[in-house]
Amino acid sequence: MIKLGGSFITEKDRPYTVNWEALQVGIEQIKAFYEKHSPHMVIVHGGGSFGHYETQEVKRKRGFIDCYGVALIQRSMMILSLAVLDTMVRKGLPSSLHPPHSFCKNENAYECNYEVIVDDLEKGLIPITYGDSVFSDKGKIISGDDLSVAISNKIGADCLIFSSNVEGVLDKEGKVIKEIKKGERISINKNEVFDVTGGILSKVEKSFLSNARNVRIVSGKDIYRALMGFEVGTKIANRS
Ligand code: IP8
Repeated sequence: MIKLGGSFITEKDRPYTVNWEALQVGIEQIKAFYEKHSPHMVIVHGGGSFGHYETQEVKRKRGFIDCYGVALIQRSMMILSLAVLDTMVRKGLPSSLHPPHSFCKNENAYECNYEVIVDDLEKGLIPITYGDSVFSDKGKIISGDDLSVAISNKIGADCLIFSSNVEGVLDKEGKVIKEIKKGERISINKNEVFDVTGGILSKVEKSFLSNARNVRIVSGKDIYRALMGFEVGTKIANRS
């Protein structure tokens, strides 16, 4: 289970801008792992300067996420997801795209219907999904981190790798925290531009809910090494 962080695949401070170079780097590593080790993987990607920016704009202009706001956010995420799908398929990876608004009724990722994703995975496809907007009683944001954790448990993933534009979870001095144990208090370096779904601390907290053996928060440049079980980025000690 690999999460391509929005901070990695988009230019977070330039609205609606894909970081094509980073996307290539991330997907090259996914391809290397796919070819050398295992074709069984699911990709989730984040919103970055598409979904997070659009959500901010919708809230600023409309006050809350109404139906039209949901449509705007869904559209922005579909554009980004096509960039991910396009890059995967151009590299020869047999990927299928699954918009969460077609299989999640609300923002609770644990209540989504993952049947088609599991089915595609079993058939040899690489399912791709992403953080999205859904309409339940009002417009909501479903987080890509929640989807990643929920899917990792659903498919019994061995690894859950969160990638971002930094080397891992950074402490106040900007140094990578090598391992985080459950309940441990950490003081982090806050360098986030904008994040409507919670940021790094909530990512850490959510990661503990995964049953995967190898849970890490790493730089997008280290996805392959993280999948291989190397000591890169921040290990989430979810089993100790
Ligand atoms: O970047 C949120 O997904 P995330 C996506 O994984 C939207 O938190 C629509 C803001």
